[in-house]
Amino acid sequence: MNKNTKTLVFSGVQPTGNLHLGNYLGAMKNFVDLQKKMECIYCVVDLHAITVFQDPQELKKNILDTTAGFVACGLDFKKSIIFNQSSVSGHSELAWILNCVSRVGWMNRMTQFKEKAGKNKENASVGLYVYPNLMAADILLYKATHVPVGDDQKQHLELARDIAQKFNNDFKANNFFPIPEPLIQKKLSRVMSLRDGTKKMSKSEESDYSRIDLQDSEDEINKKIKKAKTDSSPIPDKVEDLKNRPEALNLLNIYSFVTNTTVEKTLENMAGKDFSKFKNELSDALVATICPIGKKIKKLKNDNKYLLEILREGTNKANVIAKKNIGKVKEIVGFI
Ligand code: AQP
Repeated sequence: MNKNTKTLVFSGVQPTGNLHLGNYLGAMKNFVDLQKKMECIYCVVDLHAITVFQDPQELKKNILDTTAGFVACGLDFKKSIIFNQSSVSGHSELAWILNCVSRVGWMNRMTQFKEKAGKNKENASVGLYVYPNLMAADILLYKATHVPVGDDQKQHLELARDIAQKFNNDFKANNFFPIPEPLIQKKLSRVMSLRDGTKKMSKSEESDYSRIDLQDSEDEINKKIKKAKTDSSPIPDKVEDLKNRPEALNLLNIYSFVTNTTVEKTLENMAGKDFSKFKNELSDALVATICPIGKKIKKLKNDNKYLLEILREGTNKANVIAKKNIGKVKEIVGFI
C-alpha cells in the first residue's frame, strides 16, 4: 500500500435473512474490534441480496433487521458509517464501469457463483454472475484499504485487488485505487453448518437446524446443538485426529473461539469425553454469547424510526465520499 494512503475499512452484509453465528464470528466480531482502531464503513448490501429473488416486503424487513443486528453486535453509528447500499447510487455506477474492466475469464473462476448457481447455471441471474464486480465497486468507491470478511469471501477480495490494479494500469491512474487488503481473522475464519461439516453455515440453507441464529432463544440453541451432527468416536487429544471429522472439528472450533481459548487447550480439557457432555458446555457458552445480542436485536426491531434514522445519517455521510470518488472516476474514464 502507498505510504500516503489513508486507512479505511469497508465491509458489507447481505439482508437475506437472520444473522447467524457464522456472520457473527466470521465477520461482525471483527467489524466491532476494527471500529475501535480505524475509520470504518459498514453496509447492508441490499443490491447484492437481489442477485437471488427477494420478496419486496421481506427485503424491507431484512434491511432493517440487519441494521438492528449491526447495532446489537456493537457497531456504533456515531463512530462508523452504517447505511444500505442501494441508497448510494455510486455503487451501481462504479459497478458498471468495473464490469467493463473485469474479465470474463476472471468471473468464470469464482467458486461462489458455481456453488450458488448449482446445476441450474443457465437460469441464474446475470447479477449473481457479476456479483464480485459489484463487491469490488463497494470497496473501491470509498478507496477502502482494508476489508474484514470471512474466509468464504477471500476469492472475491482477490478479484477486487486485480480489478483495482487493472483500472489503475489501463487508465494510467497511478495508485488511484488503493489495493485493498483482506482482514480474515485466523482463529475461526469459516463456521460450518451444524448438519454438514463440509458446508459453511449460511442464511439461505433450508434447514434451520444447520445454523444458530443470533435471535435464537436459549431453548432453540440447546435443541440445535443437541441435534448437531457428530460422530460416534469420543473427543480426541490431538488436533490431527480431527482431520477427517469435519463436524467434530467445527463444534470444537466454535467452542474454543467463543470461550476465547485454543482448540489444543479445549482438547486437553475434553479429551476422552463423549460429545453429549461437550455439547452441554458448548450450549452454555453459546447462550452466554448469543442471547444478549438476540435480545438487543428484538428490542431494536420494534423501533423502525430509530433504525431508519441510523441508515439516513449513514447514507448522507457515505454519499459525500462516494460522490467525490465517482466524479473522479468518470473524469479518468473520459466521461463529460
Ligand atoms: N459460515 C460463515 N463463517 C464465517 N464467516 C461467514 N460469513 C458468512 N457466513 C460465514 C461472513 O459474513 C459476512 C456477511 O456475509 P453475507 O451475509 O453478506 O453473505 P454470505 O457470505 O453469502 O453469507 P450467507 O449466510 O451464506 O448468506 P446467503 O445464504 O444469503 O448467501 C461476510 O464477511 C462473510 O464472509
